[in-house]
Amino acid sequence: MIAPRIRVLSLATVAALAALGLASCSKEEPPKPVAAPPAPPSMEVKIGSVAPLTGGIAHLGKDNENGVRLALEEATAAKFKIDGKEVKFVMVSEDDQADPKVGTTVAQKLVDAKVAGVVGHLNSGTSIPASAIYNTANLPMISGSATNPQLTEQGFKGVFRVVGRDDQQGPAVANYLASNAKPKTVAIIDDATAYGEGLANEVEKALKAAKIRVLPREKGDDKKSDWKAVLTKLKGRNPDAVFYGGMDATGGPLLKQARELKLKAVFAFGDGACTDKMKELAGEAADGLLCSQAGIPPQAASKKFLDAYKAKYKVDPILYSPFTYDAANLIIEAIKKAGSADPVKYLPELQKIEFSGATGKISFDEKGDRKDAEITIFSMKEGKLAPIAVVKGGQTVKFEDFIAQSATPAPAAAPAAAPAAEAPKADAPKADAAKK
Ligand code: ABU
Repeated sequence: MIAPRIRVLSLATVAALAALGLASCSKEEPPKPVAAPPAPPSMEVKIGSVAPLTGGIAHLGKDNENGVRLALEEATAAKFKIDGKEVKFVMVSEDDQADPKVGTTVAQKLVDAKVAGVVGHLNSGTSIPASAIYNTANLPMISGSATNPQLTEQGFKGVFRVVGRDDQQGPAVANYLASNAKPKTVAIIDDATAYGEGLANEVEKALKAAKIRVLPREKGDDKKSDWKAVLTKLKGRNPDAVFYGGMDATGGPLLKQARELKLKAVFAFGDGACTDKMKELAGEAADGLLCSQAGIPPQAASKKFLDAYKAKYKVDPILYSPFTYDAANLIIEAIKKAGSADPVKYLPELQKIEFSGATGKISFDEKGDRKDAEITIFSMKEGKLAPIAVVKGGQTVKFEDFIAQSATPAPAAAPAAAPAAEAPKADAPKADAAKK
């Protein structure tokens, strides 16, 4: 009968000892939290984005900024490394108010903030003076929208654009107007900016070359909302067509007031006023507008870009965000290739880059202009811009044909593509873009 007692005592002893042990353990050595693994080493690379974020064309500036932000966030999520450190891209955004003076002030701010590259500016009038500041600081800039030729005619090695130039856009829209509307007399108005006046000059040259009479130039400015005096004067001269060099914020009221004054002329605008915003600004008067953009239409950008943009911002791109997205990705790609975010080290990579972006294949000529840039011609139907034709390398093709050609798979015997890691592959342009 000894054995059960021993067992009882043993169990009691074990229980007491265990209680003591636990008590002493919990007093002297609290359970340690599991240590988080150390964060991988990282480095921050700042990229400037600059556009008008306030004022009449803030909607276009924010669209441009959205493209840059999306590219930087995607690149950060991809966690690529330089010298073993994960690169975190940070956007430093500045508002240049579409004002050349403010443009140079914020350009210097971006230089002082030590950004590694700049996407911007939106306007030619800000891009041109700001480019001198970036050039002095050896800081590459890529505009996703500035079209005045002078930007890339200054001999600055780090200045690029990913859209066409106004000496391509002007003849394209003028020739389309001449051969389709067949005007005998055209009036030209501009907003006295580097862009508006420069594009109007290119249109005038092309119209005169086509033996079309051009009335003496009418001027406004980039804040003008009352065009009645100019339009009343034009009504007396009865032009068959009117071309306006300026942005949508001023072009919308111009068109609306022209129809209120019963001007029957065909209206044609350049890219700054070739947006769906025209419906909101001009209402029914926008129907029949002919206009051009200095690239492919936003809805023809890659599906990957369009889906990501819509998912993030809950709206569709307005005009040049696919191009600022590409501009940011070009800087990122050049940094990757150089293995350095030092502008002096990655600039040579940018100069010779061959990149498949959301807007198609991109490479630069020796001036920094996009090789083989497209110009698209649109007409406004029931409040929506419909792409009609694409002008590329002097050839005009119907928009549907351009989309069909772009979507054609490469022949089997085509040279091998660069490795995916080296050259991100763009989706084919959206096949349904032609239907819009
Ligand atoms: N290209 C249209 C608007 C931007 C610019 O001033 O060039």
